[in-house]
Amino acid sequence: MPLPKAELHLHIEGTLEPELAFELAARNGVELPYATTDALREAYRFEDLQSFLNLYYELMAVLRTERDFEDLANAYLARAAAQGVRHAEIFFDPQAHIARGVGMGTVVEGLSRALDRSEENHGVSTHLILCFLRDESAESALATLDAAKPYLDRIIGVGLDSAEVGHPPVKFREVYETAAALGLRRVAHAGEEGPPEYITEALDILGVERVDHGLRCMESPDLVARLARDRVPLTLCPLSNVRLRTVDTLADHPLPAMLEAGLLCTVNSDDPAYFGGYADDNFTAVREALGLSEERLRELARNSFLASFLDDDEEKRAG
Ligand code: ES4
Ligand code: ZN
Repeated sequence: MPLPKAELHLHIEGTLEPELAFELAARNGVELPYATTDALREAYRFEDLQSFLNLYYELMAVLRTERDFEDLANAYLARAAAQGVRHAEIFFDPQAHIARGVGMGTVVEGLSRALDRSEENHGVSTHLILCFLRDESAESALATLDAAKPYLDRIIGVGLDSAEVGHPPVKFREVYETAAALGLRRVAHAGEEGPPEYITEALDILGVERVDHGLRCMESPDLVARLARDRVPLTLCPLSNVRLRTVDTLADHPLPAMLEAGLLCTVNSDDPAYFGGYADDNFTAVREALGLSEERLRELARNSFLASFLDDDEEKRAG
């Protein structure tokens, strides 16, 4: 039996499996530039974050209707439940859909159809986190936040994703101030490909409560000491790091050193359809490649609930 866990770093668009992509393409009359699911899978060899993002945005073309988003989320929730996930805080990228003429309402209402029945259907509680694309402008992010206003009862917080280098957190200072004033929780990707300074900026300027990835904190002993002292959760994604070549091999992953340093680490799947594994696949992979003890694995599972946006009572029920 997989350990009960919370998933805190999961892009719903990154759960689009090739089979569902082809099914939705047929349903919506969208042509994909791949003949078969195998041909598509062949394209899943990435050089870096950008080469992945190119395919990730390209495949989104098949997501058009509320039902598409509902089917996508239901497929993820079924897989997550089978891997021991009891609670999921799910990222979505509205700007990538709005740019294709698919509105905020279609995305949020579609996802909500699956999420609203998730506890009943899958035994998984959920939150939604709206992510801004950091390679788009701050003005576009502000307009997106504005478009989300009718749906804020369904959205717990905001995040920041897409191409990191050259798009430091400070670019989104005003966006995050506005989000905070609306009562939204704040997280951001930082230190995946970007330098440790981006992690510090995300904390000091954006006021994030959690850092997504945060891997490159290990280059700054002062930053590691701060993150450990303040118990700032990091949402690590080991299989993602290998596929995007942030680490050479899983055996080189700094997770054991990060735990030794007292960091509040969690293990997550990021874009599981693209990176070769869902939540428990990541747990199994680090156990096998890094020789983590059962005690450490239980700590990681416990951390996932501690680092979640569940309140204490909900946390106990879920974990
Ligand atoms: C992402 Cl792995 C990763 N990093 C940054 N942005 C993303 N969006 C989807 N997956
Ligand atoms: Zn991510």
